Amino acid sequence: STNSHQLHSHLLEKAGIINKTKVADHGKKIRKNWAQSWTVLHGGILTFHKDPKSAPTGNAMKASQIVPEYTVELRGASISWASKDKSSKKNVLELKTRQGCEYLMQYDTESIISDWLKVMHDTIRQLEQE
Ligand code: I3S
Repeated sequence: STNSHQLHSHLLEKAGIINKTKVADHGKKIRKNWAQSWTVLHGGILTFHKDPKSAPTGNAMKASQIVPEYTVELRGASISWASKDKSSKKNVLELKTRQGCEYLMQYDTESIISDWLKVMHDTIRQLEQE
């Protein structure tokens, strides 16, 4: 809406493809399921979309790329590099929400994932100042 656009017009926006897995749901550890995700930051909300590879080919595949899988409220969240024990993969970020949900975000190209760290860190700080 116009209202939410005005409220969030100062917040940063970003979108791209990364690898992600959820690792905890409201404080409960869950099994990893790494998958590629079209990932969108808008209005202080991060949305991970479903992996297009998990869908059939053709038009259904294109449509599935824009099906949201997880929406993450960044207000009160924290983002940092994940410690080595969290994953054997390189360039892994750990995102923890206020509600105790945890996600890992990863990409082999370090600059891609460093950009996500910066934009999410800056967004979380901006939300703290409201
Ligand atoms: O932290 P874990 O349990 O070692 O995570 C690995 C598993 O999820 C594994 O699948 P299985 O549930 O079939 O064991 C995945 O294939 C690995 O990718 C996970 O570890 P990494 O280090 O890639 O995050």
